[in-house]
Amino acid sequence: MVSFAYTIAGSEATGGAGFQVDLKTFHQLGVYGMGTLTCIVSFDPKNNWGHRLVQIPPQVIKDQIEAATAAHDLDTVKIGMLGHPDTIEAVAAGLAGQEWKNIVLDPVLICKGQEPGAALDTDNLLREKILSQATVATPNYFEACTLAGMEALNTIDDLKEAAQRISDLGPRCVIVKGGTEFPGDHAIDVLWDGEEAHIYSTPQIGKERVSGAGCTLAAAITAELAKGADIHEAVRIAKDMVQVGIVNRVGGNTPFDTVWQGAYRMQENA
Ligand code: PXL
Repeated sequence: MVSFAYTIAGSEATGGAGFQVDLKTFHQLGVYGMGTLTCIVSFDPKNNWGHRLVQIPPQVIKDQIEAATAAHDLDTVKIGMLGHPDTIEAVAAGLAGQEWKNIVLDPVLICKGQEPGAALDTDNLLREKILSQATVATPNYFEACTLAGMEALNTIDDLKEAAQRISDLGPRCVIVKGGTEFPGDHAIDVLWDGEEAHIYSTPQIGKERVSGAGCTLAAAITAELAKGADIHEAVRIAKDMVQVGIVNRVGGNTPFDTVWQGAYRMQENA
């Protein structure tokens, strides 16, 4: 039986984040990947790899969602970068066309290299229209602070508190990723599953942030949920995949490395 995983996300042309990462991750985990583009990010190598961002017209987003949801019986969707209030409205309208079992929201408020302020005007609408409908959310440190209304996350109890506060805004399950911003030398994620908190801790692999880690995690959770896994199993597999992807990170001419999607390179190196 084929399982379908659907992403609604932005393109990042270097292959290190967004739509490209989602489809690669879906493929690695054996689900049939489908996607709707919301925006196109082109890093600018002449300008310190800053973001050039073009939104897809809202009607074209709605058309893509119409095509995808008519072609296959979908029940699981991942939502990545939306980037503009009009895009959020279009995606919310598209999602409302059917029932969903799993809506996994990676609440992308900022990309590596982007100024925090630039994305914050979409925050309220994202909360109101998309977060409220999501079943799973995967905020990173910065996104968790913003969505939970907390200044900093210094302890594991802070991570739990942030996850619960965000869950109160809609999604039953919230995974707050401490990442390299969280104090200490471990990458600590907290899953609030609607009833209790689960802590995932792995030694940090360097202090540099790696592009694509958040997209890979959310896409892997989406793929596993699409196959019928429960949230705990989905998070466990996703964490493993990100860990392998960071160990085998891909360097380039960019100031940041990107996550390798999949285990094949690790087997080759073994
Ligand atoms: O990693 C967040 C992210 C998501 N989606 C797109 C991006 C980025 C970061 O660059 O470009 C399209």
